[in-house]
Amino acid sequence: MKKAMAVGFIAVVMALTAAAGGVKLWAQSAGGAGLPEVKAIRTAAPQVPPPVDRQGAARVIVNLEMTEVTATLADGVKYGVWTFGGTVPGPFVRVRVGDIVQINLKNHHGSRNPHSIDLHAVTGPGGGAAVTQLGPGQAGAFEFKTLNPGLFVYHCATPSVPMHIANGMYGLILVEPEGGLARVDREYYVMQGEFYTKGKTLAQGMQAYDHEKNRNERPEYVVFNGRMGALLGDKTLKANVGETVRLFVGNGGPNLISSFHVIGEIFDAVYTEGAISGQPARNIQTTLVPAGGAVVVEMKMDVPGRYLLVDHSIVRAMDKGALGSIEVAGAEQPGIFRALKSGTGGTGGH
Ligand SMILES: [Cu+2]
Repeated sequence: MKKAMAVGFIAVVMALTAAAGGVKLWAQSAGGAGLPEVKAIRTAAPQVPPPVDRQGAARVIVNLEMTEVTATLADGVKYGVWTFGGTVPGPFVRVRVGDIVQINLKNHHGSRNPHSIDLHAVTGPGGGAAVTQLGPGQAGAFEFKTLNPGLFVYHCATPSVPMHIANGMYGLILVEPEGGLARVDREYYVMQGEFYTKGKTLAQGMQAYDHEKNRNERPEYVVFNGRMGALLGDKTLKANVGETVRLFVGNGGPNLISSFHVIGEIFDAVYTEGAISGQPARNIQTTLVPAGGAVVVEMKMDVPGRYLLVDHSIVRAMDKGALGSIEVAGAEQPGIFRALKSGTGGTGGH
């Protein structure tokens, strides 16, 4: 271990240890005695749990196991990912403002590394990471009160944090405002993340992690939902003409800011940085999703066809994997779009 890395590691551990001193007070203030208890409905991307639909607060139990498994980054490319719940990104968790959320976290006995969780929805030390540094086979738990509505990232916060995040340890938790969100026809979960492999993009076989590329912020893969093509072909997102689609878009990073865009659509509403309780921005072409941040976008699908989801830092979409699609079915709408004379010289449309 290089000296700079060792010093950094000690600083992080000291910070976490210092933060843990304040935990008792925080646990007492979480309270919530007498609340009805519910088990969180968790979904793997691109699915989103149904609206909370609850008048009052509840104690929501979230059971999460952290595992280290082999996954597919692209056709013929394998990689050892580290996960919440066995998938990259981890499960989508949906709760309501005022809830007490109990996180029961377990690190699978087959893991080789300690892991933890920092939820950006938490008001408390390390977002939970101060009390959840768990070795292989260990379990821990904490609870927190959701004080702020919004769409929040969660991630592992065990040193080397950039490595743990780059290996896939991130996901989204939605804290609905009182009264919930307006109903839409379809909701999907899309989360961007980078992978730093020793081999170049699409080099075949089992790939090792490259820390130097991570340090230099030069990923070989920038993908939606854990792998190239996770939202393409038979895994495309779907909608019908006239429907409104809401995308919960997160960015695990660990390093890059996403310029999220849907080719051929304009976002009718953008809840910038996941600020769902405020007024959305209207009529947006491309929106930024910070590393460790999220955004909610809504669009009415007016015209049938194929719409591509991209990070408009476009080489990431075309060469590195940040490409998905929504197939919109229904009758042509020549009043909005129609071809007058089609070209045949390319494969077209970005
Ligand atoms: Cu971890």
